[in-house]
Amino acid sequence: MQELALRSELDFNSETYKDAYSRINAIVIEGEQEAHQNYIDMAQLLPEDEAELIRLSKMENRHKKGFQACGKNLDVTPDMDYAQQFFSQLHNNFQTAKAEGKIVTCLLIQSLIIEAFAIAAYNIYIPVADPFARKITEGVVKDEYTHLNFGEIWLKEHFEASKAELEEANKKNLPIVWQMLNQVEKDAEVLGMEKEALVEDFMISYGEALSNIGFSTREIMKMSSHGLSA
Ligand code: Y39
Ligand code: FE
Ligand code: FE
Ligand code: FE
Repeated sequence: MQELALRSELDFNSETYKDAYSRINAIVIEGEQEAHQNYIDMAQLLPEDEAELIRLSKMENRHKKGFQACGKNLDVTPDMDYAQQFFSQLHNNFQTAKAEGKIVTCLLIQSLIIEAFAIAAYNIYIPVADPFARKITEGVVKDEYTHLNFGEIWLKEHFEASKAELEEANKKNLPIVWQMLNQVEKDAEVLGMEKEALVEDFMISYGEALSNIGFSTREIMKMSSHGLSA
């Protein structure tokens, strides 16, 4: 009931809303841009899957354009410097893994962690979005499940050989996600998105992905606990 009362108070044209939107919208645009490039990079590391990965990279580029339109529609200028900073740690870790030819780490960062983050953010955003952004986000989130699924299937097929690298990459990158969630908490709340709901949705998607890949419940619990103190 309180949720409903809060939601009805959202004023998409208020300065408070637009100020928070200038950062969240930028984060999403930058995320889509980086995801676009990450799938192109992974296509180089996985020539067998090149056509599929290029198809996914093009979807990310369309997502970016959709979210740019959402910002314009609210007359908001996205703060792209803020967003680059927001993604810099995951970005650097992806770049390092790519340079070392560590495709398993690249897949964990982009196709599991970032996709699960996107799915959580978009699912929680849809019910509180302005009507224009809601329509766009509903289309986008369907694609993000396809992206997560690509990572799941590849890692499931290479599970035994990937397991140790996945555990290491999880330990290194999951704490960064908690920091990112903490950083975005206040702005998300202005948009009607609760951090608790974001964390819950993220852990459901990420945990389900780890399960589908082949990790046991015990292993998933252990991996999920990493970085909780961040
Ligand atoms: O695969 C993708 O399309 C992912 C790039 C997009 C990431 C979106 C990250 C959203 C975080 C927003 C946090 C708002 C509460
Ligand atoms: Fe996307
Ligand atoms: Fe995606
Ligand atoms: Fe709250």
